Amino acid sequence: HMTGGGSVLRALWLFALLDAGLLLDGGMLYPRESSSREVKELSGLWVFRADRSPSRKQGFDEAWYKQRLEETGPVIDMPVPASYNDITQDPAIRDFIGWVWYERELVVPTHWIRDDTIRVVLRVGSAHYNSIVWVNGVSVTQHEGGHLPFEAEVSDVIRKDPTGSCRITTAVNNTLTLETLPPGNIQYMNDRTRYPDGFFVQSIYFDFFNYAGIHRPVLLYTTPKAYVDDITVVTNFSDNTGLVSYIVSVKGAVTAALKVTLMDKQGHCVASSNGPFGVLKVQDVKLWWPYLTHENPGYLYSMEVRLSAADGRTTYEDVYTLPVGIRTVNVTSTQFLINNKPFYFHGVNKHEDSDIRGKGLDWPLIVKDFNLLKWLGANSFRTSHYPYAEEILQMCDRHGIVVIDESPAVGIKDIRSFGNASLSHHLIVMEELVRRDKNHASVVMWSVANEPASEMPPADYYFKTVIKHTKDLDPTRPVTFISSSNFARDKGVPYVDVICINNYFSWYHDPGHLEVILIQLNTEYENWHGKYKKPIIQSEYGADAVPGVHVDPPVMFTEEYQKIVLQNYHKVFDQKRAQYLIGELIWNFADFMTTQGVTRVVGNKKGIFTRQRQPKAAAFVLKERYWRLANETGRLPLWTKYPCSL
Ligand code: GCB
Repeated sequence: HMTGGGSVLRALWLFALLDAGLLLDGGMLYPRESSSREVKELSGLWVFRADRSPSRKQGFDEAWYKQRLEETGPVIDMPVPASYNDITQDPAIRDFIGWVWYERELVVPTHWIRDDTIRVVLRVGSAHYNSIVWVNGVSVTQHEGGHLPFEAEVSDVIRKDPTGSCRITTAVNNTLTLETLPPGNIQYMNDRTRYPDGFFVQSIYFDFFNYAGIHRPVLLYTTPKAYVDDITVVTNFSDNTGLVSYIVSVKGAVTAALKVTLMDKQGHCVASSNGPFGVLKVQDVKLWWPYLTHENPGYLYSMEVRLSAADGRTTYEDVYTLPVGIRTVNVTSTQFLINNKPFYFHGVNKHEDSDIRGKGLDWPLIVKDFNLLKWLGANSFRTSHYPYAEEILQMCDRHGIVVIDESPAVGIKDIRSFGNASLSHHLIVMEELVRRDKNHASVVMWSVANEPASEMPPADYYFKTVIKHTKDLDPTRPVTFISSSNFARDKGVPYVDVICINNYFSWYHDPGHLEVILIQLNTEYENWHGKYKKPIIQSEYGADAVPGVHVDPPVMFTEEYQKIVLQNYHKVFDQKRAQYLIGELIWNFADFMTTQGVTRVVGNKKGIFTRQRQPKAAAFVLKERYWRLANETGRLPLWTKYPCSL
């Protein structure tokens, strides 16, 4: 526990660290409307054209961005946000690899053009994988990597046209290389006796469909010329006093006055401060608690940052309000502590995946999934295998769903993906991720990668570097990477704070032999904990079940088999959670699409819900267990409120 003075020092130290060795410049605050900021969402129908030329470069050769896309050739309607793959009846679009082009025209409000004290910013929530954006034919930004936002100031470009008409063209390429995250590799098949002219395939080393397109909202937003560029908060508490250390970075003004006000849910001011950094002290603090651990989980304060600045011409006022949950996270050799109380993860792994939309953000789906999580009694999930939409993390903050936030580094299997180019890109991605998600109370741990080939010699230096960089970026959260069962050889594990292991006993190993689970899982845990003395999360386990298929005694792919796999794992969990097991995350929340292959029946069927979010038999097993665990570990008399038969 810190005193107020101690925490000012700690905050300054943290922020000094945060600034050291940064590769990225500037913040990435979620765009929010305020008295000084406007947001114009561009969701809806866009114009679309896939570049089907053999080189995939026709669009660049003919400069499609210089004119309206429909003047370049045939175009189709395309919804944004959505993956483009499952929207049409054309298999060539579903399986397309290369550049696709999107376009949207709009007219911006006149005062955005006339008032040059306003900044206009174009922001893309995410586009997979590589994107180039033009406004009225002028290139404004380029970004590598899906799942994370990027933006560009476009004030000057749009002001060149006094009518305010604005044509946004975006080219997006889903090609993966050995140096992208996730990695992939294009292979050309040149045997003309077996493959048609120009035939190529993209190999990927991960188990989900490589959906592509503009996956999250695109928007235009404004700020004043002098504006709040970034905010970082770190929270703590001592007895009944909450401590919110903050730092605000300002752009567009040499000097600015800052007023920071923290408000409770009723809008009452509970603390305030002046200046770009400080510590807000909250008497009788309401801490942020996970779902099912407290009668009022997910409590959020609102931190209003108000900037005033002036130059020779005019004065500027900018207002940005950030939701803030006050909580701490700590790890011991056997426990995960939230607010100094042991927390047991009983949750799921998810995907951003659904019919028709693919990986496109969809509010009905998001809200349905949260209702299912709550029905299940899940208190947490891992964002397997890439960062999820900010809108989802905001829901987690509000509902108290705890998040392990994962980078898109899945399938690092080829030795060539451990080189310098891959490593530098990985460091940038970790910065983009931490920069975007650092202020979410729900995010309690960073996961830098999933099941890399960490037995390879370069993995030691590679993961040491990525994990150290992540800890430098954020010294307040534990860091992990997700291991497959490779305990003797796993090179990254010495550097992690929590050991996360995936395994599929009686599925990929000893298929059909449910009786091996107890002994194999027990051996696995004893090995890992014995060697590293760190807490363990079972970060994946499960079995495929094709819904509606029943055989008893159970055989693989039936609902019965999936149930027994889970129940056998649970027996071992119940022994080990008394010791050092700190969580269990089922693989997977719902069925999801994959590339076609002989082990996949229209996608991965390890969901406890179908892709349409209907429960399989295993969902009821898990629901009963999770509510029981909540009653045991959550320190709440829930059974009176939420009987298991709910
Ligand atoms: C894993 C992967 C996950 C797969 C899963 C499976 O270990 O992390 O992406 O989908 O196994 O079902 O094979």
